[in-house]
Amino acid sequence: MSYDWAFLPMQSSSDILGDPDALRARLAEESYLYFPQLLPRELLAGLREKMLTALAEVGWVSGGDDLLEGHAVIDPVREGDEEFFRALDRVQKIEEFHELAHHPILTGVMQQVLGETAFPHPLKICRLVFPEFEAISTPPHQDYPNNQGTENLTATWIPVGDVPVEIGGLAVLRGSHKWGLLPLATHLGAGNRCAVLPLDMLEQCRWVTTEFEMGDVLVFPSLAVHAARHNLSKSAMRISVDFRFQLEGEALTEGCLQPHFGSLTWDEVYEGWSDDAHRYYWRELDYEVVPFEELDVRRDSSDHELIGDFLRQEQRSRRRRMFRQRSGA
Ligand SMILES: O=C(O)CCC(=O)C(=O)O
Repeated sequence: MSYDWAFLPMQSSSDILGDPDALRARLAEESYLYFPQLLPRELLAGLREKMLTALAEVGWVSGGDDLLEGHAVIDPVREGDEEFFRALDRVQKIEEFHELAHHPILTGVMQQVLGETAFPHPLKICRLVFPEFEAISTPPHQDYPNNQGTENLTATWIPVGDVPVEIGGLAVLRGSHKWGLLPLATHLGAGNRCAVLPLDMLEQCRWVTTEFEMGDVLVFPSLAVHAARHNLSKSAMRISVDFRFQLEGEALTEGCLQPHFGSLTWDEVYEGWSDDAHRYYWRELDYEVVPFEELDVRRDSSDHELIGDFLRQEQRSRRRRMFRQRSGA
């Protein structure tokens, strides 16, 4: 029995794979498409091992027999901190991490969702989320403000490991993309900005989430409000990747053509790769590079409505989980 009633369960869209009209209609209505076990689990398991090996090499997680558990052994690190780059740079060099975005199953689905010329941005993002550091849990936000270019930009979020509720998977505010671009406020979590959600939106839209498993793929448009739930595990890191897709002929900004955080050059990323097929692949594609616009950001995010609502739901489910653990249920 689930005690997480404040979040509704995500609906699987596996049944409409192969029907582009149905996929697009559902995305336009619900703000997300969830495909359980779309990608081969062994492929993700291989990537998990490589990513965790990189994290063990910099002393973030325990190695040896425990490696695949992803047990964090240092104090939490925030994206953008100096220490963060020691790990990020290693992960960014992993060929299989970038190759996953080009996996024919994934690109095939994104072609159904967006159109034949759908391609993943060169910018590939990994999230390395420490337990017990709630201040940096990814807040409710839209992807558009940090990417810009075309609003048709569509994200895929892929857990690299099972992500049960307590490790903090993604939640999507169903129907939220229909509300258009929302105001921004500052935040410590990934992306450093959150969306300011109007109260009537929170009354009308519901958060949806699920117990993600390795092999699952979540798809959502650039205006969909989404957030990560807290990683409340005792020691397990949550590892996931984000690849954003768009159609050829549409606009993007320069940052989407660069490695994440720009701390490495592409030549550095490519050192030691075994296959050249996807090096600089975007140079052959057609798109328009447009300037990145500085958007207004509220400095004080303490008084806005939305985070409050998301966090209240988090606290309620946390209390229920603690109750369940105490009562042995
Ligand atoms: O995995 C996360 O915590 C954040 C993913 C996300 O929402 C994003 O990259 O836009």
